[in-house]
Amino acid sequence: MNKLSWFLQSKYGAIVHWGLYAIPAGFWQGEYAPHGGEWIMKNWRSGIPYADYAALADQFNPENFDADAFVRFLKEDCGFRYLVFTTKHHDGFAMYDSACNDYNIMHTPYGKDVTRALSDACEKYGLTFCLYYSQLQDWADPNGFGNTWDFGPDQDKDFRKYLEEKCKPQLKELLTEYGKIGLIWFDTPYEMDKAQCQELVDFVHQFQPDCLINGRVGYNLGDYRQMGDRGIPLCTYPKPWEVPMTLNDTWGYRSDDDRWKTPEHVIRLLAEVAGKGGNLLLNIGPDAQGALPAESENILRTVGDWMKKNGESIYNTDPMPDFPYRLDTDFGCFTYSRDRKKLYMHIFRYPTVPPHQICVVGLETKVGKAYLLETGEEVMCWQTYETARDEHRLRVRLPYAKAPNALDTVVVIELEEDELRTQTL
Ligand code: H79
Repeated sequence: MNKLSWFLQSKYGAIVHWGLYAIPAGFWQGEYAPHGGEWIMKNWRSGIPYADYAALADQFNPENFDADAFVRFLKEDCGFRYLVFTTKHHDGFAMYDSACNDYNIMHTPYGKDVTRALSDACEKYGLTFCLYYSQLQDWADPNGFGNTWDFGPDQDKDFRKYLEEKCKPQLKELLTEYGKIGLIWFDTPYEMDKAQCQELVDFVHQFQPDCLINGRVGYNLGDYRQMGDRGIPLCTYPKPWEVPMTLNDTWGYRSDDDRWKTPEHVIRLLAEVAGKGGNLLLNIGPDAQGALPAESENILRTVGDWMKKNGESIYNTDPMPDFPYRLDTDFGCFTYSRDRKKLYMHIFRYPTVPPHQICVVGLETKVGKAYLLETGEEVMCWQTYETARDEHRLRVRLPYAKAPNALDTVVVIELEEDELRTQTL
């Protein structure tokens, strides 16, 4: 089996941003920090001195954090297929028991290895466990990049020393002591040269040959393309890709960020991203106690409920060829089953006006019957050829005046040919 198979079939992953930054939660000494969250150390005024930020470790004590319940929620209730955990973000603080560097979670009042607890729970519930690791930026290390206020300009730093003394030894710990790792999520390679990036790829594979590496290892040398943060391509992108997406406007927890996306927004993103051939990697930012903001939990649960009934139209789908144009409605989008037998029509904007019809232009493949995914109820559909413009049209007429599922009503359209042919005009 291709080592990318699990990734391509997953479609929905969670990235968890959790670290010391959850304590200040966007405010330092009572003062609002623009772009706080996980960036607060760098973005508060001209930078929080390392000694002051590191003192947060003395307060870190999420006593009631229950990794088992957390992972069970992500897997059973939300429908995620993999979990990416921030083992070390740019602030340099390791959220695991690192023998080679003391700036880690064991030296807090909490004193327990959450990375181990999460990886154990993932194994138990069947979620693929993955690591986020900031490979260049490290604001706690004199030779890591980014902290110019304590350690001077980046160009004067000895990055080789950082690679050999922190980055690689920590990666080795993570790759040898936490079981099988699905993928490593690097971020911001910036000034690294191509040889250094390749060196990290080879280093990872030395310990776990099947571990995938995201494109942000640098120069797109990874196993799949990482779109920019929150970046969705306009058209289908046929090679493997993933987009990291926030649920509000920040990654790490910030107490005042209430710009939550609605559940339907997330479901629509999931369908759109799956239709374009990618995975949606949705962010979760627990607070300093390890609890999810109530809004986050509610949204994830609603999306999860929808996935329980409609997951077939998301998981294990293939990229959908683009249609040449859309006719009278921006009804939604399509996903395409991997066995090539079905199209899933995701209806976001339901035609409430009679005849409750949606018309799709440019599908040449002969279709068979159509039905509502949630109930199996048959839906009338037929194909026509318009001589005036040499256009193939598919008309779908819905049985109700009101959307059966207001979040996204999925209609399954069975295909009678193996090849999906779309018209180019
Ligand atoms: O982990 C999340 C971000 O912290 C990380 N990638 C995601 C997954 C990331 N690292 N660097 N960047 C994103 C790009 C940084 C852009 C910046 Fe800014 C613009 C840094 C300061 C201004 C946006 C606003 C990010 C922080 C504040």
